Amino acid sequence: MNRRSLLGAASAVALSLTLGMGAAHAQDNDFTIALVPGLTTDAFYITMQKGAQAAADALGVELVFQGAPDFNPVTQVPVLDAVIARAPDAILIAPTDTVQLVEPLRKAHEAGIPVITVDTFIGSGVYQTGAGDADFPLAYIASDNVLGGRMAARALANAIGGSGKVYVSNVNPGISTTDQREEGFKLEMAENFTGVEVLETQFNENDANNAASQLQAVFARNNDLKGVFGANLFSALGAANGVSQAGQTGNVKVVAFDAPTSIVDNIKTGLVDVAIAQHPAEIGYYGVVSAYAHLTGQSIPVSIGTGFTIMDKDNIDDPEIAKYVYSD
Ligand code: T6T
Repeated sequence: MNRRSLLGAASAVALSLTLGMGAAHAQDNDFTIALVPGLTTDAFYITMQKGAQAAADALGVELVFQGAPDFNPVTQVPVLDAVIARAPDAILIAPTDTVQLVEPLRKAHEAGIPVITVDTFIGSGVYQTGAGDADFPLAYIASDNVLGGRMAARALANAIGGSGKVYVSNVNPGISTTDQREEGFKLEMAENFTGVEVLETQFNENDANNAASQLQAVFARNNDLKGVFGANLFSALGAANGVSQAGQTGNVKVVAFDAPTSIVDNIKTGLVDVAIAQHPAEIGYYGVVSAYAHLTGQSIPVSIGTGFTIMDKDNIDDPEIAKYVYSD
């Protein structure tokens, strides 16, 4: 046999082994994993879905993405009930309320469906300790949101020169992620930036239009307002629009949590000073990998923390930074 036919024979064996393994793998591990996002039309969760799909493709499992059109337990619970009725092998979910999703998720747990929470948590977010009534999820995979809030405070304090009035534009109380961002923001200001006065938080119900009107109302009451922290994508976009509508671009500094494509323009025009991008694709990827590991008999970490990328006008054109802008 000459060298070329030897190589050909070797690659044919390798190919048949690969195909054979693939077929056995598909038969043995024919899993369906459901991902229930906070809402379906948010670039954060769309990016999470892409990461989850990449892991599902790599592992040969089916991913079902099913969610509600808004971030609200009233609309998320019926979607969750429908998902449980389909009896997937595992559920990954971003619960929209720390309390209101406990009993609906317990139904999945009691039906023998493993639950992993991604992005947000139920109860205290500390699972598998035997304490409390909401520690049944197997794992929590997310950003460190207290740290993210602290990072936002540092960025905003620096942008306003260390003193002056700011406030937090937030979604609703009872959401683990945005509650923790506000907590971290206030802790950091109180501990390290005592010249900054944090005004009362404005809750916008995840509606950017509300966030924009609230910015203008706060500015009308405080014409020395120096800055705003938008604690999630819609809060930040709305607050930034409010600053622009009030004709205060550059005077009222904006620090945004999350990084949809529109944030890039807002950074370039100077409307937004800093955006703190989460890594939602990582959250989705490790969510599916964790569910798969559990379903195939491996033990899994009870908590996985994913990273952040800080974006500003000096680095936003760098492809290594821009790759963390969310997909829409
Ligand atoms: O900030 C993300 C997510 O982390 C949060 O839990 C809800 O809002 C977003 O989806 C952005 O809209």
